Amino acid sequence: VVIIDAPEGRAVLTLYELGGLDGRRYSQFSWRATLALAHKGLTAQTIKVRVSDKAAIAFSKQDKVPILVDRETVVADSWKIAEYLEDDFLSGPSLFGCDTGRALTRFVNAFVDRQLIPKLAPLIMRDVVEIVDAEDAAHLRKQIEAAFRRSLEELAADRANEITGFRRILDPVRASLRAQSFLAGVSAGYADYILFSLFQWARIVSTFEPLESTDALVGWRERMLDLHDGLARSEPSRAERDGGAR
Ligand SMILES: N[C@@H](CCC(=O)N[C@@H](CS)C(=O)NCC(=O)O)C(=O)O
Repeated sequence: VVIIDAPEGRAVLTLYELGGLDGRRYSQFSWRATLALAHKGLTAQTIKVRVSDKAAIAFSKQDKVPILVDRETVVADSWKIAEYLEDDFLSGPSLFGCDTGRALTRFVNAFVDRQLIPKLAPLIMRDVVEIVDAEDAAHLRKQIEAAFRRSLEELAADRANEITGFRRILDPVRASLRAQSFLAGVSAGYADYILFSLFQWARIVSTFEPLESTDALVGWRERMLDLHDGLARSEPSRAERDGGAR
């Protein structure tokens, strides 16, 4: 548990997220919440739970992280956490910009969750089971193999070719980033955190590179890694942990 300082006049916020081997912060949905907190200028103590340990988060009456606890209020689901931070912490910069921005960001959330994650996640789940303990590895393997009806090894076998489908779906993002630095415009917003969480997860769990080096998204990803004093970059990549370069 890492305790950072308490925001002025408020009780300490607590964020429950996944912890892998050596405390790796590998939950992509939790990165959305972590970056949203930083965007709002808020700090939270984080509690890392194992993905197979449902007893640890039973208090939230559901079985997934992130979970934000603000005194008596328990908020589960990254989108609901973003809305909670936006609506209850009026002092910080906006995550959505306005009501129209919030509505459009909801589209980005669905786009990333329903189009992009299913294209990338199966290709690198084989690597994820190496960075969690044995019980968590068994839990994740069972879950993904049931969902995709193939073994993690089969899912990863042809990933060098299958990644092209993922890259193709990103084309509208590329077009948008030709005109502006971030999905949200001149500065990053929650839409950027949603998409970035997928790349952050990938760099933490795997050395497999989802983007071509010439992709315009590479520059955007670097800008995202730099935000909030390099908050996302401060979590070591899989390549850094393994002692190689990426
Ligand atoms: N819609 C949820 C999804 C959260 C989610 O899938 N979290 C994963 C970790 S990144 C989880 O807790 N999985 C546990 C499990 O499926 O057993 C959100 O946006 O927060």
